[in-house]
Amino acid sequence: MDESPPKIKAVICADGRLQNVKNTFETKYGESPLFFAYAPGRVNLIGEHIDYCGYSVLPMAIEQNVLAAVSVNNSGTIVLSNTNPQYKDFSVSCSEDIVIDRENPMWHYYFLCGVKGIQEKFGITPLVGMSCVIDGTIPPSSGLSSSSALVCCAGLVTMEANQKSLPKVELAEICTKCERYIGTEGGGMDQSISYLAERGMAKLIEFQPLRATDVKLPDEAVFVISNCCVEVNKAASSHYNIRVVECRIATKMLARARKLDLSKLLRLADVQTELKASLKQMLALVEEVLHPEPYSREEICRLLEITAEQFSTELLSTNTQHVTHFRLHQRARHVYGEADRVLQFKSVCESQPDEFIQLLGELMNQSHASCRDLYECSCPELDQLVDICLSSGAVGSRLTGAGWGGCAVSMVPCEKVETFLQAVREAYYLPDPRRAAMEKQSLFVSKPGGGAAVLLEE
Ligand code: ADP
Ligand code: NG1
Repeated sequence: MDESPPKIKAVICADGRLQNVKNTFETKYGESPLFFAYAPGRVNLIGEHIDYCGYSVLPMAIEQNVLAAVSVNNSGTIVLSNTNPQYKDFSVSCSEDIVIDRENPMWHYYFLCGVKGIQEKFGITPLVGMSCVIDGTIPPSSGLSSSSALVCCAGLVTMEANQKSLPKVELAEICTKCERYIGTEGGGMDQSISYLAERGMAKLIEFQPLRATDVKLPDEAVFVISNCCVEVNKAASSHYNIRVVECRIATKMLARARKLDLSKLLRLADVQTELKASLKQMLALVEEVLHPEPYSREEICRLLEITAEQFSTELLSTNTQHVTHFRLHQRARHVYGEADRVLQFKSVCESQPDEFIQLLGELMNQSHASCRDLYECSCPELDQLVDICLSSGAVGSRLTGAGWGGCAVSMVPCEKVETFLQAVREAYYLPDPRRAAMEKQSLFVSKPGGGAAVLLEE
Protein backbone atom coordinates (compact mmCIF):
# COMPACT_ATOMS: atom_id res chain seq x y z
CA MET A 1 0.00 0.00 0.00
CA ASP A 2 3.03 2.23 0.31
CA GLU A 3 3.91 1.97 -3.35
CA SER A 4 3.38 4.39 -6.20
CA PRO A 5 0.68 3.54 -8.75
CA PRO A 6 1.94 0.73 -11.00
CA LYS A 7 3.63 1.33 -14.36
CA ILE A 8 2.31 -1.27 -16.73
CA LYS A 9 3.80 -2.17 -20.10
CA ALA A 10 1.01 -2.33 -22.68
CA VAL A 11 0.70 -3.31 -26.32
CA ILE A 12 -1.28 -0.25 -27.38
CA CYS A 13 -2.52 -1.61 -30.71
CA ALA A 14 -3.99 -4.65 -28.92
CA ASP A 15 -6.53 -2.43 -27.17
CA GLY A 16 -9.09 -0.64 -29.35
CA ARG A 17 -9.63 2.25 -26.98
CA LEU A 18 -5.91 2.93 -26.38
CA GLN A 19 -5.29 2.79 -30.10
CA ASN A 20 -8.14 5.25 -30.78
CA VAL A 21 -6.85 7.70 -28.20
CA LYS A 22 -3.34 7.32 -29.60
CA ASN A 23 -4.66 8.06 -33.12
CA THR A 24 -6.54 11.14 -31.86
CA PHE A 25 -3.38 12.29 -30.12
CA GLU A 26 -1.25 11.89 -33.22
CA THR A 27 -3.75 13.70 -35.43
CA LYS A 28 -4.06 16.53 -32.93
CA TYR A 29 -0.43 17.06 -31.97
CA GLY A 30 1.55 15.47 -34.82
CA GLU A 31 3.59 13.27 -32.46
CA SER A 32 3.11 10.08 -30.45
CA PRO A 33 2.19 10.06 -26.77
CA LEU A 34 5.03 9.29 -24.36
CA PHE A 35 2.77 7.50 -21.89
CA PHE A 36 -0.84 6.88 -20.91
CA ALA A 37 -2.39 7.06 -17.45
CA TYR A 38 -5.84 6.19 -16.16
CA ALA A 39 -7.86 6.50 -12.97
CA PRO A 40 -11.12 4.60 -12.38
CA GLY A 41 -14.53 5.76 -11.19
CA ARG A 42 -16.18 3.93 -8.32
CA VAL A 43 -19.45 2.65 -7.01
CA ASN A 44 -20.05 3.07 -3.32
CA LEU A 45 -21.75 -0.04 -1.92
CA ILE A 46 -22.62 1.53 1.41
CA GLY A 47 -21.62 4.57 3.50
CA GLU A 48 -23.07 7.64 1.81
CA HIS A 49 -22.23 11.21 2.83
CA ILE A 50 -20.20 10.11 5.79
CA ASP A 51 -16.60 10.36 4.51
CA TYR A 52 -16.53 14.12 5.17
CA CYS A 53 -17.84 13.40 8.68
CA GLY A 54 -14.78 11.21 9.33
CA TYR A 55 -16.45 7.80 8.90
CA SER A 56 -15.40 4.75 6.90
CA VAL A 57 -17.03 3.93 3.57
CA LEU A 58 -17.19 0.80 1.43
CA PRO A 59 -16.71 1.40 -2.32
CA MET A 60 -15.20 -0.58 -5.19
CA ALA A 61 -13.60 0.73 -8.35
CA ILE A 62 -15.50 0.22 -11.61
CA GLU A 63 -14.09 -0.64 -15.05
CA GLN A 64 -15.01 2.77 -16.45
CA ASN A 65 -12.22 5.31 -16.11
CA VAL A 66 -10.60 8.53 -17.26
CA LEU A 67 -7.68 7.84 -19.59
CA ALA A 68 -5.03 10.33 -20.67
CA ALA A 69 -2.46 10.13 -23.46
CA VAL A 70 0.44 12.45 -22.71
CA SER A 71 3.60 13.85 -24.26
CA VAL A 72 6.13 15.98 -22.42
CA ASN A 73 7.87 18.95 -24.07
CA ASN A 74 9.52 22.29 -23.40
CA SER A 75 6.76 24.42 -24.92
CA GLY A 76 6.12 26.01 -21.51
CA THR A 77 2.42 25.21 -21.96
CA ILE A 78 -0.06 22.57 -20.80
CA VAL A 79 -2.41 21.77 -23.67
CA LEU A 80 -5.60 19.74 -23.11
CA SER A 81 -7.93 18.15 -25.58
CA ASN A 82 -10.80 15.70 -25.10
CA THR A 83 -12.17 12.92 -27.30
CA ASN A 84 -15.66 14.14 -26.38
CA PRO A 85 -16.28 17.36 -28.41
CA GLN A 86 -18.55 18.62 -25.63
CA TYR A 87 -15.33 19.33 -23.68
CA LYS A 88 -13.46 22.12 -25.46
CA ASP A 89 -9.67 22.40 -25.91
CA PHE A 90 -7.79 24.38 -23.31
CA SER A 91 -4.24 25.57 -22.72
CA VAL A 92 -2.43 27.30 -19.88
CA SER A 93 1.10 28.64 -19.54
CA CYS A 94 3.35 26.74 -17.12
CA SER A 95 4.68 30.00 -15.73
CA GLU A 96 1.22 31.35 -14.76
CA ASP A 97 -0.41 30.67 -11.40
CA ILE A 98 -3.09 28.01 -11.83
CA VAL A 99 -6.45 29.66 -11.18
CA ILE A 100 -9.59 27.57 -10.73
CA ASP A 101 -12.88 29.36 -11.31
CA ARG A 102 -15.45 27.82 -8.95
CA GLU A 103 -18.20 29.97 -10.37
CA ASN A 104 -17.84 28.19 -13.67
CA PRO A 105 -16.70 24.58 -13.08
CA MET A 106 -15.66 23.70 -16.65
CA TRP A 107 -14.02 20.35 -17.31
CA HIS A 108 -10.46 21.59 -17.58
CA TYR A 109 -10.62 23.07 -14.07
CA TYR A 110 -10.95 19.55 -12.65
CA PHE A 111 -7.79 18.60 -14.55
CA LEU A 112 -6.05 21.71 -13.28
CA CYS A 113 -7.01 20.79 -9.69
CA GLY A 114 -4.86 17.65 -10.06
CA VAL A 115 -2.02 19.59 -11.70
CA LYS A 116 -2.09 22.20 -8.94
CA GLY A 117 -2.10 19.56 -6.19
CA ILE A 118 1.13 18.01 -7.48
CA GLN A 119 2.72 21.38 -8.22
CA GLU A 120 2.11 22.52 -4.64
CA LYS A 121 3.27 19.24 -3.12
CA PHE A 122 6.69 19.43 -4.82
CA GLY A 123 6.90 23.22 -5.27
CA ILE A 124 7.58 22.71 -9.00
CA THR A 125 7.97 26.01 -10.91
CA PRO A 126 7.65 25.97 -13.75
CA LEU A 127 5.93 22.68 -14.50
CA VAL A 128 7.10 20.81 -17.56
CA GLY A 129 5.06 21.42 -20.73
CA MET A 130 2.57 18.68 -21.64
CA SER A 131 0.15 17.85 -24.41
CA CYS A 132 -2.74 15.61 -23.37
CA VAL A 133 -5.76 13.92 -24.85
CA ILE A 134 -8.40 12.86 -22.31
CA ASP A 135 -10.93 10.10 -22.89
CA GLY A 136 -13.50 9.30 -20.22
CA THR A 137 -16.00 6.41 -20.03
CA ILE A 138 -17.62 7.23 -16.67
CA PRO A 139 -21.11 8.75 -17.02
CA PRO A 140 -20.60 12.32 -15.71
CA SER A 141 -22.52 13.79 -12.76
CA SER A 142 -24.08 10.43 -11.97
CA GLY A 143 -22.54 9.47 -8.65
CA LEU A 144 -19.77 7.28 -10.12
CA SER A 145 -17.01 9.83 -9.47
CA SER A 146 -16.13 11.00 -12.94
CA SER A 147 -14.82 14.26 -11.49
CA SER A 148 -12.43 12.57 -9.06
CA ALA A 149 -11.24 10.14 -11.72
CA LEU A 150 -10.32 13.17 -13.84
CA VAL A 151 -8.58 14.88 -10.91
CA CYS A 152 -6.71 11.68 -9.97
CA CYS A 153 -5.71 11.03 -13.56
CA ALA A 154 -4.41 14.61 -13.84
CA GLY A 155 -2.46 14.23 -10.59
CA LEU A 156 -0.85 11.02 -11.83
CA VAL A 157 -0.07 12.51 -15.25
CA THR A 158 1.55 15.59 -13.70
CA MET A 159 3.61 13.51 -11.29
CA GLU A 160 4.84 11.22 -14.07
CA ALA A 161 5.53 14.05 -16.54
CA ASN A 162 7.58 15.91 -13.94
CA GLN A 163 9.47 12.73 -12.99
CA LYS A 164 8.29 12.63 -9.40
CA SER A 165 7.03 9.73 -7.37
CA LEU A 166 4.62 9.40 -4.46
CA PRO A 167 2.90 6.52 -2.66
CA LYS A 168 -0.74 5.94 -3.58
CA VAL A 169 -1.99 6.97 -0.13
CA GLU A 170 -0.29 10.32 -0.42
CA LEU A 171 -1.58 10.84 -3.94
CA ALA A 172 -5.10 10.10 -2.70
CA GLU A 173 -4.73 12.66 0.10
CA ILE A 174 -3.33 15.30 -2.25
CA CYS A 175 -6.13 14.75 -4.78
CA THR A 176 -8.79 14.86 -2.06
CA LYS A 177 -7.51 18.27 -0.99
CA CYS A 178 -6.93 19.67 -4.46
CA GLU A 179 -10.36 18.65 -5.80
CA ARG A 180 -11.78 21.03 -3.19
CA TYR A 181 -10.38 23.90 -5.32
CA ILE A 182 -13.44 23.34 -7.51
CA GLY A 183 -15.61 24.25 -4.50
CA THR A 184 -17.13 20.97 -3.25
CA GLU A 185 -15.93 19.99 0.20
CA GLY A 186 -15.64 16.24 -0.47
CA GLY A 187 -14.44 13.71 2.07
CA GLY A 188 -11.90 11.61 0.15
CA MET A 189 -13.72 8.37 -0.65
CA ASP A 190 -13.49 8.80 -4.42
CA GLN A 191 -9.83 9.72 -4.73
CA SER A 192 -8.86 7.02 -2.20
CA ILE A 193 -10.56 4.17 -4.01
CA SER A 194 -9.39 5.48 -7.39
CA TYR A 195 -5.76 5.02 -6.30
CA LEU A 196 -6.05 2.19 -3.76
CA ALA A 197 -8.48 -0.17 -5.52
CA GLU A 198 -7.42 -3.72 -6.32
CA ARG A 199 -9.10 -5.94 -8.86
CA GLY A 200 -11.63 -8.33 -7.34
CA MET A 201 -11.96 -6.55 -3.98
CA ALA A 202 -14.24 -3.95 -2.50
CA LYS A 203 -12.44 -1.83 0.11
CA LEU A 204 -13.26 -0.46 3.50
CA ILE A 205 -11.74 3.02 3.35
CA GLU A 206 -10.87 4.54 6.70
CA PHE A 207 -9.66 8.10 7.17
CA GLN A 208 -7.06 9.74 9.41
CA PRO A 209 -4.96 7.82 8.83
CA LEU A 210 -6.13 6.83 5.37
CA ARG A 211 -6.16 3.09 4.81
CA ALA A 212 -7.95 0.61 2.59
CA THR A 213 -8.79 -2.92 3.75
CA ASP A 214 -10.04 -5.72 1.50
CA VAL A 215 -13.69 -6.68 1.78
CA LYS A 216 -14.59 -9.94 0.09
CA LEU A 217 -18.00 -9.68 -1.55
CA PRO A 218 -20.43 -12.62 -1.79
CA ASP A 219 -19.83 -15.04 -4.67
CA GLU A 220 -23.57 -15.70 -4.90
CA ALA A 221 -24.53 -12.18 -5.97
CA VAL A 222 -23.42 -9.39 -8.30
CA PHE A 223 -23.72 -5.62 -8.07
CA VAL A 224 -25.65 -3.93 -10.85
CA ILE A 225 -25.42 -0.20 -11.54
CA SER A 226 -28.40 1.60 -13.02
CA ASN A 227 -28.46 5.28 -13.86
CA CYS A 228 -31.73 7.15 -13.37
CA CYS A 229 -30.53 9.53 -16.15
CA VAL A 230 -30.85 12.70 -14.05
CA GLU A 231 -27.48 14.52 -14.01
CA VAL A 232 -26.49 16.85 -11.20
CA ASN A 233 -23.15 18.65 -11.23
CA LYS A 234 -22.03 19.02 -7.62
CA ALA A 235 -19.79 22.02 -8.11
CA ALA A 236 -22.48 23.94 -10.01
CA SER A 237 -25.10 23.40 -7.29
CA SER A 238 -25.05 23.87 -3.53
CA HIS A 239 -26.88 20.70 -2.36
CA TYR A 240 -23.65 18.93 -1.46
CA ASN A 241 -21.99 21.72 0.47
CA ILE A 242 -25.25 22.45 2.33
CA ARG A 243 -25.05 18.90 3.75
CA VAL A 244 -21.38 19.37 4.66
CA VAL A 245 -22.27 22.58 6.48
CA GLU A 246 -25.27 21.03 8.25
CA CYS A 247 -23.02 18.25 9.56
CA ARG A 248 -20.45 20.80 10.70
CA ILE A 249 -23.09 22.79 12.60
CA ALA A 250 -24.56 19.59 14.10
CA THR A 251 -21.03 18.73 15.31
CA LYS A 252 -20.80 22.05 17.14
CA MET A 253 -24.27 21.68 18.66
CA LEU A 254 -23.57 18.20 20.01
CA ALA A 255 -20.17 19.31 21.29
CA ARG A 256 -21.71 22.32 23.04
CA ALA A 257 -24.36 20.13 24.70
CA ARG A 258 -21.60 17.94 26.15
CA LYS A 259 -19.40 20.95 27.04
CA LEU A 260 -16.57 19.91 24.70
CA ASP A 261 -14.08 22.33 23.17
CA LEU A 262 -16.03 23.52 20.10
CA SER A 263 -13.04 25.05 18.36
CA LYS A 264 -11.28 21.67 17.98
CA LEU A 265 -14.23 19.67 16.63
CA LEU A 266 -15.23 19.85 12.98
CA ARG A 267 -16.70 16.46 12.06
CA LEU A 268 -19.40 14.31 13.62
CA ALA A 269 -16.83 11.53 14.14
CA ASP A 270 -14.73 13.92 16.27
CA VAL A 271 -17.56 14.22 18.79
CA GLN A 272 -17.84 10.45 19.06
CA THR A 273 -14.09 10.09 19.56
CA GLU A 274 -14.04 12.82 22.19
CA LEU A 275 -16.94 11.26 24.11
CA LYS A 276 -15.58 7.69 23.66
CA ALA A 277 -19.17 6.74 22.84
CA SER A 278 -20.62 4.02 20.59
CA LEU A 279 -22.57 4.88 17.45
CA LYS A 280 -25.76 3.79 19.23
CA GLN A 281 -24.96 6.23 22.04
CA MET A 282 -24.36 8.96 19.45
CA LEU A 283 -27.81 8.28 17.97
CA ALA A 284 -29.29 8.62 21.46
CA LEU A 285 -27.40 11.89 21.91
CA VAL A 286 -28.86 13.23 18.67
CA GLU A 287 -32.38 12.46 19.93
CA GLU A 288 -31.65 14.14 23.25
CA VAL A 289 -29.94 17.28 21.96
CA LEU A 290 -31.23 18.14 18.49
CA HIS A 291 -34.84 18.95 17.60
CA PRO A 292 -36.40 17.72 14.32
CA GLU A 293 -37.61 21.18 13.29
CA PRO A 294 -35.16 23.09 11.07
CA TYR A 295 -32.79 25.44 12.91
CA SER A 296 -32.69 29.08 11.86
CA ARG A 297 -29.42 31.03 11.69
CA GLU A 298 -30.52 33.07 14.70
CA GLU A 299 -31.16 30.01 16.84
CA ILE A 300 -27.78 28.50 15.91
CA CYS A 301 -25.92 31.74 16.66
CA ARG A 302 -27.70 32.07 20.00
CA LEU A 303 -26.98 28.48 21.05
CA LEU A 304 -23.35 28.50 19.91
CA GLU A 305 -22.84 32.05 21.25
CA ILE A 306 -21.39 33.32 17.98
CA THR A 307 -22.15 36.39 15.87
CA ALA A 308 -23.87 36.29 12.45
CA GLU A 309 -20.51 37.29 10.98
CA GLN A 310 -18.71 34.36 12.63
CA PHE A 311 -21.50 32.04 11.48
CA SER A 312 -20.98 33.13 7.86
CA THR A 313 -17.21 33.01 7.83
CA GLU A 314 -16.48 30.07 10.13
CA LEU A 315 -19.34 27.67 9.44
CA LEU A 316 -20.69 28.40 5.97
CA SER A 317 -18.87 27.95 2.67
CA THR A 318 -18.93 30.38 -0.27
CA ASN A 319 -21.86 28.71 -2.00
CA THR A 320 -23.99 28.20 1.12
CA GLN A 321 -24.19 31.83 2.27
CA HIS A 322 -27.84 32.05 1.15
CA VAL A 323 -29.13 29.16 3.29
CA THR A 324 -31.50 30.19 6.09
CA HIS A 325 -32.55 26.88 7.67
CA PHE A 326 -30.61 23.76 8.62
CA ARG A 327 -31.90 20.24 9.37
CA LEU A 328 -29.39 19.17 11.96
CA HIS A 329 -31.32 16.34 13.65
CA GLN A 330 -32.04 14.45 10.42
CA ARG A 331 -28.51 14.86 9.02
CA ALA A 332 -26.76 13.71 12.19
CA ARG A 333 -29.14 10.74 12.54
CA HIS A 334 -28.32 9.67 9.01
CA VAL A 335 -24.56 9.98 9.53
CA TYR A 336 -24.33 7.99 12.76
CA GLY A 337 -26.80 5.36 11.48
CA GLU A 338 -25.01 5.01 8.14
CA ALA A 339 -21.59 4.74 9.84
CA ASP A 340 -23.00 1.84 11.84
CA ARG A 341 -24.40 0.15 8.72
CA VAL A 342 -20.97 0.25 7.04
CA LEU A 343 -19.43 -1.63 9.96
CA GLN A 344 -22.28 -4.15 9.96
CA PHE A 345 -21.91 -4.66 6.19
CA LYS A 346 -18.20 -5.36 6.57
CA SER A 347 -18.72 -7.74 9.45
CA VAL A 348 -21.43 -9.68 7.58
CA CYS A 349 -19.01 -9.99 4.62
CA GLU A 350 -16.37 -11.35 6.99
CA SER A 351 -18.51 -13.84 8.91
CA GLN A 352 -20.66 -15.00 5.96
CA PRO A 353 -23.64 -16.36 7.92
CA ASP A 354 -26.30 -18.43 6.09
CA GLU A 355 -28.56 -15.46 5.45
CA PHE A 356 -25.53 -13.44 4.17
CA ILE A 357 -27.17 -11.96 1.07
CA GLN A 358 -30.42 -11.04 2.84
CA LEU A 359 -28.53 -9.23 5.62
CA LEU A 360 -26.44 -7.19 3.17
CA GLY A 361 -29.53 -6.39 1.12
CA GLU A 362 -31.38 -5.22 4.21
CA LEU A 363 -28.50 -2.87 5.11
CA MET A 364 -28.51 -1.43 1.58
CA ASN A 365 -32.26 -0.85 1.77
CA GLN A 366 -31.97 0.86 5.15
CA SER A 367 -29.21 3.03 3.71
CA HIS A 368 -31.40 4.14 0.82
CA ALA A 369 -34.32 4.95 3.13
CA SER A 370 -32.01 7.02 5.32
CA CYS A 371 -30.55 8.90 2.31
CA ARG A 372 -34.06 9.56 1.01
CA ASP A 373 -35.86 10.50 4.23
CA LEU A 374 -33.20 11.87 6.59
CA TYR A 375 -30.46 13.14 4.31
CA GLU A 376 -32.86 14.14 1.51
CA CYS A 377 -30.29 13.42 -1.19
CA SER A 378 -32.42 11.27 -3.47
CA CYS A 379 -34.92 12.39 -6.15
CA PRO A 380 -38.21 10.94 -7.44
CA GLU A 381 -36.58 9.22 -10.47
CA LEU A 382 -33.95 7.57 -8.29
CA ASP A 383 -36.56 6.40 -5.76
CA GLN A 384 -38.65 5.00 -8.60
CA LEU A 385 -35.61 3.20 -10.03
CA VAL A 386 -34.68 1.71 -6.64
CA ASP A 387 -38.28 0.44 -6.23
CA ILE A 388 -38.18 -1.09 -9.71
CA CYS A 389 -34.83 -2.77 -8.94
CA LEU A 390 -36.26 -4.30 -5.77
CA SER A 391 -39.38 -5.56 -7.49
CA SER A 392 -37.22 -6.95 -10.35
CA GLY A 393 -35.29 -9.33 -8.08
CA ALA A 394 -32.62 -7.26 -6.28
CA VAL A 395 -32.09 -8.21 -2.64
CA GLY A 396 -30.92 -4.69 -1.83
CA SER A 397 -30.87 -1.44 -3.77
CA ARG A 398 -29.78 2.08 -2.93
CA LEU A 399 -28.61 5.33 -4.43
CA THR A 400 -24.84 5.55 -4.76
CA GLY A 401 -22.59 8.61 -4.64
CA ALA A 402 -23.77 12.09 -3.83
CA GLY A 403 -27.34 11.55 -5.11
CA TRP A 404 -30.01 14.07 -6.17
CA GLY A 405 -29.82 12.12 -9.43
CA GLY A 406 -27.37 9.62 -10.88
CA CYS A 407 -27.05 5.94 -10.13
CA ALA A 408 -28.47 3.21 -7.94
CA VAL A 409 -26.51 0.10 -7.01
CA SER A 410 -28.39 -3.16 -6.54
CA MET A 411 -27.29 -6.52 -5.20
CA VAL A 412 -28.76 -9.28 -7.34
CA PRO A 413 -28.42 -13.06 -6.83
CA CYS A 414 -26.34 -14.45 -9.74
CA GLU A 415 -29.11 -16.72 -11.00
CA LYS A 416 -31.52 -13.77 -11.34
CA VAL A 417 -29.27 -11.31 -13.19
CA GLU A 418 -30.66 -11.80 -16.68
CA THR A 419 -34.31 -11.56 -15.63
CA PHE A 420 -33.42 -8.59 -13.43
CA LEU A 421 -31.77 -6.67 -16.27
CA GLN A 422 -34.68 -7.37 -18.60
CA ALA A 423 -37.30 -6.31 -16.03
CA VAL A 424 -35.49 -3.04 -15.20
CA ARG A 425 -35.01 -2.34 -18.89
CA GLU A 426 -38.74 -2.79 -19.53
CA ALA A 427 -39.97 -0.89 -16.50
CA TYR A 428 -37.54 2.05 -16.35
CA TYR A 429 -35.71 2.56 -19.66
CA LEU A 430 -37.85 1.45 -22.58
CA PRO A 431 -41.00 3.50 -21.78
CA ASP A 432 -39.01 6.76 -22.09
CA PRO A 433 -37.18 7.47 -25.40
CA ARG A 434 -34.44 9.55 -23.74
CA ARG A 435 -33.73 6.85 -21.17
CA ALA A 436 -34.02 4.12 -23.82
CA ALA A 437 -31.31 5.85 -25.84
CA MET A 438 -29.01 5.89 -22.79
CA GLU A 439 -29.77 2.37 -21.61
CA LYS A 440 -26.64 0.62 -22.84
CA GLN A 441 -24.26 2.77 -20.77
CA SER A 442 -26.79 3.15 -17.92
CA LEU A 443 -27.54 -0.42 -16.84
CA PHE A 444 -24.67 -2.84 -16.29
CA VAL A 445 -23.15 -5.41 -13.94
CA SER A 446 -20.02 -4.13 -12.21
CA LYS A 447 -17.13 -6.18 -10.80
CA PRO A 448 -14.49 -4.64 -8.53
CA GLY A 449 -11.83 -3.10 -10.79
CA GLY A 450 -8.20 -2.11 -10.19
CA GLY A 451 -6.73 1.30 -9.26
CA ALA A 452 -5.03 4.09 -11.20
CA ALA A 453 -1.94 3.22 -13.25
CA VAL A 454 0.55 4.52 -15.79
CA LEU A 455 0.79 2.65 -19.09
CA LEU A 456 3.96 2.61 -21.14
CA GLU A 457 4.05 1.36 -24.70
CA GLU A 458 5.82 -2.00 -24.93
P1 ADP B 1 -19.44 12.91 -10.54
O1 ADP B 1 -20.48 12.47 -9.56
O2 ADP B 1 -19.44 12.05 -11.76
O3 ADP B 1 -18.09 13.06 -9.94
P2 ADP B 1 -19.54 15.82 -10.79
O4 ADP B 1 -20.77 16.60 -11.09
O5 ADP B 1 -18.89 16.04 -9.50
O6 ADP B 1 -19.93 14.32 -11.05
O7 ADP B 1 -18.46 16.10 -11.93
C1 ADP B 1 -18.76 15.97 -13.30
C2 ADP B 1 -17.84 16.87 -14.10
O8 ADP B 1 -16.55 16.25 -14.27
C3 ADP B 1 -18.34 17.11 -15.52
O9 ADP B 1 -19.28 18.17 -15.57
C4 ADP B 1 -17.04 17.46 -16.23
O10 ADP B 1 -16.69 18.81 -16.01
C5 ADP B 1 -16.02 16.57 -15.55
N1 ADP B 1 -15.86 15.33 -16.32
C6 ADP B 1 -16.37 14.11 -16.07
N2 ADP B 1 -16.02 13.22 -17.04
C7 ADP B 1 -15.26 13.91 -17.92
C8 ADP B 1 -14.59 13.58 -19.15
N3 ADP B 1 -14.64 12.37 -19.67
N4 ADP B 1 -13.91 14.55 -19.76
C9 ADP B 1 -13.86 15.79 -19.25
N5 ADP B 1 -14.46 16.16 -18.12
C10 ADP B 1 -15.16 15.25 -17.45
P1 NG1 C 1 -19.81 11.83 -6.11
O1 NG1 C 1 -20.56 13.06 -6.36
O2 NG1 C 1 -20.63 10.65 -6.21
O3 NG1 C 1 -18.54 11.71 -6.92
C1 NG1 C 1 -19.46 12.78 -3.56
C2 NG1 C 1 -18.14 13.08 -2.86
C3 NG1 C 1 -17.70 11.92 -1.94
C4 NG1 C 1 -18.83 11.47 -1.03
C5 NG1 C 1 -20.09 11.23 -1.86
C6 NG1 C 1 -21.29 10.89 -1.00
C7 NG1 C 1 -16.49 14.50 -4.00
C8 NG1 C 1 -15.35 14.55 -4.95
N1 NG1 C 1 -17.07 13.32 -3.81
O4 NG1 C 1 -19.27 11.80 -4.57
O5 NG1 C 1 -16.57 12.33 -1.19
O6 NG1 C 1 -19.07 12.40 0.00
O7 NG1 C 1 -20.45 12.36 -2.64
O8 NG1 C 1 -21.07 9.75 -0.23
O9 NG1 C 1 -16.85 15.52 -3.44
